[in-house]
Amino acid sequence: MASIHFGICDFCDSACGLEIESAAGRIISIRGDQEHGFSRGHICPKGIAHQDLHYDPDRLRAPVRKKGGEWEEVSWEDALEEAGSRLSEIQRKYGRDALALYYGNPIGHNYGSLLCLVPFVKGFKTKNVFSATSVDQLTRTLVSLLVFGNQAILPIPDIERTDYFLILGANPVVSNGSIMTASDCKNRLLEMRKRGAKIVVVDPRRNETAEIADAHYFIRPGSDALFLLSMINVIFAQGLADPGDLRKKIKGLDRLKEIAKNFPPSRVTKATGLSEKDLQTIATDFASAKKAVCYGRRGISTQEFGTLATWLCDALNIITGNVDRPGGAMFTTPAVDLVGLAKLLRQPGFFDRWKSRVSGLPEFNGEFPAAVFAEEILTSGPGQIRGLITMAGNPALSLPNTRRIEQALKSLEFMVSIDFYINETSRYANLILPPTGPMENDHYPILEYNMSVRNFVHYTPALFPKPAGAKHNWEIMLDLLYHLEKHSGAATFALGWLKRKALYWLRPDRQLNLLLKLGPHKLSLKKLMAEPHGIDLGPLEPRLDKIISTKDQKINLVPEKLVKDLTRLEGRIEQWSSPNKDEFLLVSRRSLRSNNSWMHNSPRLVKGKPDCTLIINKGDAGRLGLMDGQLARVSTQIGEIKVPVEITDDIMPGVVSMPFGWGHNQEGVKLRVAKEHAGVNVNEVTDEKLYDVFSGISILDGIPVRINKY
Ligand SMILES: Nc1nc2c(c(=O)[nH]1)N[C@H]1C(S)=C(S)[C@@H](COP(=O)(O)OP(=O)(O)OC[C@H]3O[C@@H](n4cnc5c(=O)[nH]c(N)nc54)[C@H](O)[C@@H]3O)O[C@H]1N2
Ligand SMILES: Nc1nc2c(c(=O)[nH]1)N[C@H]1C(S)=C(S)[C@@H](COP(=O)(O)OP(=O)(O)OC[C@H]3O[C@@H](n4cnc5c(=O)[nH]c(N)nc54)[C@H](O)[C@@H]3O)O[C@H]1N2
Ligand code: SF4
Ligand SMILES: [Mo]
Repeated sequence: MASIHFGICDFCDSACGLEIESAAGRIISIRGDQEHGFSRGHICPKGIAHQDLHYDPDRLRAPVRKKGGEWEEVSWEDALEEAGSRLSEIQRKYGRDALALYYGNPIGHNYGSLLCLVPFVKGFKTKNVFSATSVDQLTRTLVSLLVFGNQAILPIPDIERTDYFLILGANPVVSNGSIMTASDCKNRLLEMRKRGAKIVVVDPRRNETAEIADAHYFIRPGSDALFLLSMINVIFAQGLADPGDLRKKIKGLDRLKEIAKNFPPSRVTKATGLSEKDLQTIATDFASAKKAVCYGRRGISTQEFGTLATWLCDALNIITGNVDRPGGAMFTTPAVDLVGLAKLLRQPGFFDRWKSRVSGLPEFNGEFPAAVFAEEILTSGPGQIRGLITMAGNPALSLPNTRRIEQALKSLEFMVSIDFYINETSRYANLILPPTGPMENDHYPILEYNMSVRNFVHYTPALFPKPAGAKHNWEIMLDLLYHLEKHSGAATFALGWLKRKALYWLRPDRQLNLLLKLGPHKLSLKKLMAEPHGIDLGPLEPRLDKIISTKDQKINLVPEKLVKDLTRLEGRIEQWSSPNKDEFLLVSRRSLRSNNSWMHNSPRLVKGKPDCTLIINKGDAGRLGLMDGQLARVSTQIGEIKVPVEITDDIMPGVVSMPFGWGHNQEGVKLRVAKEHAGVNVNEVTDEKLYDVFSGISILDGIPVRINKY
C-alpha cells in the first residue's frame, strides 16, 4: 500500500516542502507539497531528483579504503580506527596545525551536523580550518559583525511588503534565494509586481530574475561599491537621506555623507558602465519609495571589493530608514534563534585574531580563507598541512585554481573524506566515510529559518529508517573525532569518551527540542510534529533593539577599518574607465538543474541541453568570429579551458559567464552519469591569488580572461 510522507528538501536555502509517495520502502514519486505553509507546492527539478540520489548505484553505502590504487569496502570500526590513528600520528609528529579540515555547503542544510559542528571543529585543535564560506558569503557575515556587532544578524529583504526591490549580484529566480529563504521565489516576485512594487536588477547579465523585473541595468563586474557610493552621494546631495526612527540608533551618518561626497555619479559612470542619468534615477527612486530594500548576494560577495559592496548595500538601506521596518531589510524571528544564542554564548563572531602562515590572510571565526588552502599544504615549514579531512565539500572543483588544489591533495600524507561519492576531491582520499542520505534523515532547516522572508517553522522525520550499519553525518563526525582523541593520549581519550557519550545522548533532535523551547516562539518538537505542512509564524517583525550586539548598542554605519579600503577602490576608477578591449571579465552563474558541483549524476537533471556553456555578447562573438555552439578558448595566467559558446544580447559587452562545478571526466572519478555529461571546470582558470584584500574572500566574479576562437 502506498503511503504519503511530507518531507523537506535540503538542497538549497529554499527548504521546499515535499510530498513523497512510497510503497514497500520504495519511492514512487516526489511532488511539491501543495499544502506547505511556505513553499505552497513549489518544487524545482532538483527536489524531484532526490530519488536519483537515493537509488544512485554510484553512491557509497559503506566506508571504502584505497589500497594499491583500488577501492575496497571496510567496516566502520576498521575505517575509524585507521583514520583516528593516522590523523593523530600526523598531529603528534608535526604539530596540531598539520591536520586541516575543509567542510562544504551541504553542512549548512543538515541540522544534525550543524549542531555538532562546533565541538567537531574545535576538537581537532587546529588553526587550519577551511570552508565554503570564503568562496560564498563571508563578506555578508563579516559586515554584519562590523555593522551590527554580530555575524548572525542578517538583513533579510521583506519582499512581501516592499515597494522597491533593488537586486545586485543575485539571481533568485534560479537560485531560489540565498540568505533569503523564499521558496517559490519567481512567483513571489511576480506577486510583488502585481501589487505594484518595482523590481530593479543591476547585474552584468540580464539574468532570469531581470527577465521578470521592471528594469535591468548592466554593471561592470566588481564595481558595485562605486555604484552604491554614487547612489548614497545622490541621496545625501538631494536631501533624501532620512533614517527615520533609526536616526537615534546610528553612529556615523555625517561621516558617511563626507565619504560619499567623493563619489558623484559623474566620477563613476565610466567605471561602472551606468549612465549619470540612470544612477540618478535609481538613487532617487530608491530613496523616494515609501519602503525600499537593496539586496545583494553572491555576485557582490565573491568579487574584488566584496566587503565594501556588502557594507554599502547595508548603508543604503540604513540611511533611507529601510532597516528593521516593514518593507525594508528586516531580521527574522526564528523558532531556533541563532542570533539570540550567539548573544547568550558571547560568540558574536571574530575577525583577524591571527593570520595565515604563508600569505598572512586574516582568520574569520577560526577559519582561514580558501584562497590559502593549497599554499598551506604545499609550502614546507612548521605548521604545514600534512593530513586533511574533507566533509560535504568538493574543493577540487569548487575552489579557484583547482589544478593547484589537486596538486596539494595529491601531496598529503593522509586524507579522509566524509562524502557519499568518489568524486573529484574524494578520489584523493585514503578513506571515504559515507553518511546516510536526505531520505534517511529528519529535517529542520535551522539556518534557512534564520534567513527567511517570513517567520516559518517545519520539522519532518526521516522518510526511511537508517539502514542497518549506516551512520548519519553527525555520527561520523563524533566517531571520527573520538577515534582521533582515543589515539592522542589518556587524558584526551577520557575527555573525548565523555564528550561523545554526552553528544550521542543529546542527539540532534533532543538538542533541537530544547532550542525550540528556549526560542522566541516557545515551541517544541511535539508541536512541530503535529503540523506536517509547517507552521506560519507571521510576517517579519522589527527586533533590532533586542538583538543588536555592538558595545554601544548602536548601528556602526561606518566601520573605520573598512574606510581604509576605499583608497584601494579609488585606485581602480581610472583603470576601469578605459578598459582593455582584448580582455573579458568572467562571471559565474547557476542553473536550475544543477547544485553547485554535484547532483550531476542524476540522469533526470543532466538530460537535455547542456548547462555548461560560455555566455558571450553577440557583438563580441562576431568580432571573434565565434558562432553559437562553437568552442572558445578561455585563458588566464593559470591555464586555459575550451567551452562551447552561447551567443546572446543578454550579457554586457566585454563580460562572459560560466557555471562552475563541472569537469567530471577526470581519472578516478566514479560518477558514471556525470562523466558522460562532464562539462568544463571553470576553476581551472580562476586564480586563488585573486581575493578581496580586506576579507580574503576569493574573487570568482569579474576575473580578467582572454577569449579566442578555438
Ligand atoms: N567559479 C566559481 N566557484 C565557486 C562558485 C561560483 O559561483 N563560481 N560558488 C561558490 C559557492 S557559493 C559555494 S557554496 C561553493 C561550494 O563548494 P563546496 O561546498 O566545496 O562544493 P559542493 O558542490 O557544494 O559539494 C558538495 C559535496 O558534498 C557532498 N554531500 C552532499 N550532501 C552531503 C551530506 O549530507 N554529507 C556529506 N558528508 N556530504 C554530502 C556531495 O557529494 C559533494 O561532494 O563553491 C564555490 N565555488
Ligand atoms: N539552482 C541552483 N540554486 C542554487 C545553487 C545551485 O547550484 N543551483 N547554489 C546555491 C548556492 S551555494 C548559492 S551561494 C546561491 C547563490 O545565489 P545567487 O547569488 O542568487 O545566484 P548566482 O547565480 O550565484 O547569482 C549571482 C549573480 O551575480 C551576477 N554578478 C556576477 N558578478 C557581479 C558583479 O560584480 N556585480 C553584480 N551586481 N552582479 C554580478 C551574476 O551575473 C549572477 O546573475 O544559490 C544557491 N541556489
Ligand atoms: S528550490 Fe531548493 S529546496 Fe526547493 S526543491 Fe529545489 S533544490 Fe529543493
Ligand atoms: Mo554557495
